[in-house]
Amino acid sequence: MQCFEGCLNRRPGKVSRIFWRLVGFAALLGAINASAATNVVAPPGWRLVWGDEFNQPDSSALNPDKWRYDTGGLGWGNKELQYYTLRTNNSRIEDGNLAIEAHREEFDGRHYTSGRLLTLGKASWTYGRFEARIKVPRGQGIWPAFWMLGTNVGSINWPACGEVDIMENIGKEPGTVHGTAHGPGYSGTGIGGSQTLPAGAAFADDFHVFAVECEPDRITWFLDGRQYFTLAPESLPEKTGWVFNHPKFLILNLAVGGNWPGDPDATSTFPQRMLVDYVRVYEKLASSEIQVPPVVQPRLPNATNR
Ligand SMILES: [Ca+2]
Repeated sequence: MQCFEGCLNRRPGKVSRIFWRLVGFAALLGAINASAATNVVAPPGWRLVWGDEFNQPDSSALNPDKWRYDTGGLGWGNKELQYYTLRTNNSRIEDGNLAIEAHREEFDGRHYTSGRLLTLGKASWTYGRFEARIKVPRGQGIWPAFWMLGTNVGSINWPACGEVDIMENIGKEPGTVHGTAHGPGYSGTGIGGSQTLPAGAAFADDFHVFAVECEPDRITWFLDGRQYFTLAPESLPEKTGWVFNHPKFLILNLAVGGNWPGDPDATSTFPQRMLVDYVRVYEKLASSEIQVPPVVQPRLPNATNR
């Protein structure tokens, strides 16, 4: 940085001219690569309205225009063990992914640290398709999640705000993903579905795409493009309410321990890392916006040729 002004004021020699041409060429290549990396093709019938591809340089902090951090270590209502920090030790860009990393370390009275990111105050949506490509970490007591809460959580509290869990995985069920909704009268375990990988495979082995589609009075969960659960008001317990037709924000976090997964044990190893290749939000196209390809009439043989 200190050289920058001086470099500009010097008349460039031959080597320097070649250097700056190379820099310019590299910048052009970088621009082409960045453009290609963000050239997201929306699923048929949807339009991309928000996303993060996490393609900043390695070790960068998250884009502050898109994400904020939750910090603290008071158990988060589940007797979780981690202290969430905003340090790049716990949340940073790595190789085109968001890496949320849980460490076993002493921090403000807690024995683990990790990260929790949210779009509250940055972006929220009532309906749409919400998807992320994630490689989860593994081990007893490890609890990665991709989920949503109603933006009214601060005024009417949980569970009246509604909670939609797009992906939850706990270390003791390495091959199972849970998709769940929580609301008043179905707050504890919630209502949802799950999907288990075949042949003993673990979600930590590879990236998978986790998604929900939120529509008026309907939420549908997908794993790798395949639907596995749908919830509508008629499926709720009697005298409970549908609390999902209002704006929601996204959350990505990696918890350690807690009521559901249980605590880490002697088999658990740290650090553990949740990798998120992208988060994308799509808006459903109106039927008038969906272009139907023109019908091509088959060429009929000319009658005179018969
Ligand atoms: Ca990426």
